Formats: sequence, C-alpha cells, structure tokens
Amino acid sequence: MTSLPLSTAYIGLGANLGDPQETVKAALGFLATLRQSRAGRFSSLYRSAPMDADGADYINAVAELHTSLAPAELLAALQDLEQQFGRVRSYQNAPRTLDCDLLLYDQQIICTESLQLPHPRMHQRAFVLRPLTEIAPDIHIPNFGPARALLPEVASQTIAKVD
Ligand code: PH2
Ligand code: MG
Ligand code: MG
Repeated sequence: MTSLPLSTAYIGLGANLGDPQETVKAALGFLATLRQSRAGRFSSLYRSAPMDADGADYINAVAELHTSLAPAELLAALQDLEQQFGRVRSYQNAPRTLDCDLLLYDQQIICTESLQLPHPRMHQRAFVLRPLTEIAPDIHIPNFGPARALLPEVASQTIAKVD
C-alpha cells in the first residue's frame, strides 16, 4: 500500500458550555482517531475569560495532527466533531460546547469563503498562542513570523494553565 506524505495541521479547541474540561479532553481523544491522520503533540489545557464573547470561562487547547486529509476535508471533519458534541450555532461567538478551529496547515495561505489560513485572529489571542507555542515553540505563522515573537503582544490577556 502506498501512503501519501502527511501534512502537519494545528487545531485550536475551545469550550465554555457544559463541562468544558471533559469536552476538550474527549475531543482530543477523537482527533487522535481521525481517519488518514496521526496525532502529534497535544498542549495542556488553559483557562481564560471569553474574549469578544460572553458566558463562562473557556477551556482551550491546541492539537498537532499529521494528516493526508486536504485542508477542506479536515475542516469538514472538525465541523462534524463540533456537531457530535452538540454544538448549536445561535449567534456569532455564542457560548459553545465545542469549537474546533483549523489554525495552520503546513505553511499554507488559503483565503476562501469557508476557510482562511492561517486562522485570521490566531495571532491576537493568548488562548491560541500560549498552547501553540507550548507544543511547537519554533512554529511560524504565515504573514506574521514566529508565533513566539507575538507572545509579548498578548501578555496582558489573563490565561492560566489548568493542572
Ligand atoms: N473563542 C471565540 C471567542 N472568544 N475566548 C476565549 N477565551 N477562548 C475561545 O476559544 C474563544 C473566545 C470564538 O471562537
Ligand atoms: Mg474559534
Ligand atoms: Mg470556530
């Protein structure tokens, strides 16, 4: 059997409804079983106040996935996962049982109606940059450079590692 070369994707997970810690852990477990994919590193869980949103504190994490799924296929699989966790889309940034954002796919830049890569707000968010740089300290964000260099700009956003 021939196997396709794997791309590396980074996925941001977030939840602030139900039992967010259990949800994010369970979602990480599901990602590890995704077809045509192999799990890489998973970050710690982080807690932060909702940013530009309302509701309870969020639990966030970032997962690395090696995959032969194309970006659009991976996005569809992540949306399926959100559905499995009972996500209801009521209004923009409404509290959610599970949000799965495709942050990076190799160093690809994609701008379509359904998918923007890199994720358009990831460079401004401590709840993405902190877990991302925990598992990929040297990662570059296309158009923005090393993710680590952006950490000082988000240092005022309160975020705590969950133990
Ligand atoms: N996601 C949002 C909006 N605001 N705030 C935190 N702390 N964590 C999130 O995952 C988050 C948010 C939209 O997806
Ligand atoms: Mg999101
Ligand atoms: Mg989302």
